[in-house]
Amino acid sequence: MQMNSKDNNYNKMIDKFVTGKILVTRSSMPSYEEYCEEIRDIWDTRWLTNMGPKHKKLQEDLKNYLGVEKIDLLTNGHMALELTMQALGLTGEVITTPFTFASTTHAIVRNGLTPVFCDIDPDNFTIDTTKLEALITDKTSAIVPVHVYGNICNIEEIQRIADKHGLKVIYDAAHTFGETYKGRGIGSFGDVSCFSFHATKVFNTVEGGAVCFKDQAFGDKIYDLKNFGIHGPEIVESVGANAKMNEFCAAMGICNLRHVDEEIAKRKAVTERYHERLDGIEGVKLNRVSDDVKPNYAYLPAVFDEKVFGCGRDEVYSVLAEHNIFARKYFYPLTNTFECFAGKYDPNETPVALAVNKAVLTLPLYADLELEQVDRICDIIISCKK
Ligand code: T4K
Repeated sequence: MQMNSKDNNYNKMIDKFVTGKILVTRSSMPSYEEYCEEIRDIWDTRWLTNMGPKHKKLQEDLKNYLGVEKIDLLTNGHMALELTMQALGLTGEVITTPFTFASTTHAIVRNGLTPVFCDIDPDNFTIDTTKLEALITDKTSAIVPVHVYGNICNIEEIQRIADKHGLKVIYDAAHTFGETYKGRGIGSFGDVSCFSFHATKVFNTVEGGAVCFKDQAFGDKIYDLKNFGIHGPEIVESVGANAKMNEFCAAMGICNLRHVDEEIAKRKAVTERYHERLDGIEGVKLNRVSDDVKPNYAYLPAVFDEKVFGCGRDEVYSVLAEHNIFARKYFYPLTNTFECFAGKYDPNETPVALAVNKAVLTLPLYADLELEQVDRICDIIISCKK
């Protein structure tokens, strides 16, 4: 078959992104045929967005799968966080951690709120509840803890502190799709939990997100914020934005949900192989999820103790990259060191986060990563030990 120049450019682009490389993750997708079958009726109905039948079905399916009382779908995880803070009418200061993706801090700042950074627990990287209460002032309105990498925060203690001080709790649950804590859906804790269904997540709708909540008054506000406050063709009750999930994204979600348990089982096998190969290597510590949690194997962070391993995180990263293996330094840099916040926050106030973010490397992990590839990655890591 002859290739035209357009194909050639496309192939070059594909090459740039993926060929021969092992990236930190790889999107899960249904078969091409399954997706085509799912979107067939979109051509019949011409209903592309604005809470159509796919949106409704996915919302219902997810409510059951996640074990939550109420849920609303949105364009992405970031808008879930940002609109949640707006809908709750937060004011003043919001306590969170800097060891997270840009989104968590940006959602706070974009609501005109002041982020107050709490340090993290050195073992599971979530908010250190022993340092939390000291940061509460009369301006604090909420706590935004992050279940980072799928590690669950100290839910009971956070709720105790929030109740004592009358604060809202919004979980950034972007990494915890399908997880349970003590048998309960993770999205059922706090006032609101925000999920991301981005292409890189355990479950994806290409781009997408959701808010899980119990209070219907909050749900009504979110709905207004995601759909311009429109209540009918001639009724606009409030000033809202546009953050609706469209029907093609919802269709991807419907398909991916059919296979998500299988995908998680494959991720488990990959994670276990990493543990088999790297546990016991001095100076490398792989993430471990607590026994109370049904994990989703979203990420596999490894912390390198340079003094013991003889080689630091950055060097391991570079050696892997020389072999076309692209791990990621999630979450480096800390959000309180971002250029856009220059001079505003002092990262020395979160010393554990500061140390961890220089030592942690998120290893490639996805459902169809082959065990032989895991072995190769581990061989290279082990070869770095001095
Ligand atoms: N809160 C937390 C704690 C989060 O981690 C996130 C998102 C959010 C909130 C906000 O949720 P969203 O608004 O995004 O729904 C990626 C994701 O874009 C981001 O969703 C995610 N966190 C973050 C941890 O990771 P990058 O900058 O690392 O993406 P990128 O493009 O470098 O992709 C990483 C790897 O994923 C690539 O090397 C290959 C693979 N990939 C990527 C894309 C875009 C695919 O296989 N398919 C794809 O389509 O942020």
